[in-house]
Amino acid sequence: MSAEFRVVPFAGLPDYSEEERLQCSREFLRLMQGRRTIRDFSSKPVHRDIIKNAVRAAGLAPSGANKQPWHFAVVSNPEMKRKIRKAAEIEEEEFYAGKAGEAWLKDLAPLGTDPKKPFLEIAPYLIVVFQQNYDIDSSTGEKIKHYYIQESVGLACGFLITALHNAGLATLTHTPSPMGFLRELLGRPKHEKPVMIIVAGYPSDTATVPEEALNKKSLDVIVSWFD
Ligand code: IYR
Repeated sequence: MSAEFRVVPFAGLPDYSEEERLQCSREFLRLMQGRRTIRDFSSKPVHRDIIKNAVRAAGLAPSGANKQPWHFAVVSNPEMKRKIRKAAEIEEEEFYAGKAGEAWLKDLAPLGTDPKKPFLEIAPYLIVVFQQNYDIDSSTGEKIKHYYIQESVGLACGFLITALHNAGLATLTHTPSPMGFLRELLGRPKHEKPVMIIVAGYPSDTATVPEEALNKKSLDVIVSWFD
C-alpha cells in the first residue's frame, strides 16, 4: 500500500434508533415531495449565506477519484444577468422556431415553456454549473485527469437543488441550448463546459406549476427488488 494512503476514523453518522431512522426517512421524503421546478420568480432578495451553504453542500458530492470536477459561477449582478438572459433568449428563439424538432417541442408543450426567459433577470441568483473536463496544476501547469465527469457533476447538481429546496428556496434547472455563451460571458477557461443554470429565489405570488409535473412514476414502476 502506498505511503500516501492515510486513513482517519469515521464517526460521521448520527446514532439513531431504527424508529428515528424511519422517521427521518419519512420526513425527508415529505420534504422532497414538495419540490417543484418553478419558472416564475420574485425579485425578493435571498441571503447570500444560503447560497454559499448550498454550494458548500454541492461540493460535498461524491466524484470520480474525488477530483471534484465542478465549478459554480454564482451570478447576482444585474448587468451580468441581463447579458445571460439576452444570449439565452437568442439561442432559445432558434430552438423553439424549429431547431428542437417536432417531437421535442411536442414533449415540452405540457410544460408551457417558450423562448422568453425573464426569470434569468428577475431571480436573485443564477448558479451556472460548469464541468471541468480536466484541471491544470497551478504550480506545474500539468494536466490533471478527471473521471466520471458528467456523473459527478450530476450528483453535485442534485445536492445543490436539494440544499436550496431544504432552505425553502425555489429552483429551476435551466439548460439553454446551446450554452457555450456562458463560458465566454463568465470568463471561464476552455477546459470547462457549462452544464446548466440553477436559478434560485422565491416563487412569484402568482407562480403556477404544470399539472403534468405532479405525475411522478410510482415506486413499482421505478424499482425492482431482488430480495
Ligand atoms: N432549453 C429550453 C427547452 C427545454 C428543454 C427541456 I428537455 C426542458 O425540460 C425544458 C425546456 C428551455 O429552457 O425553454
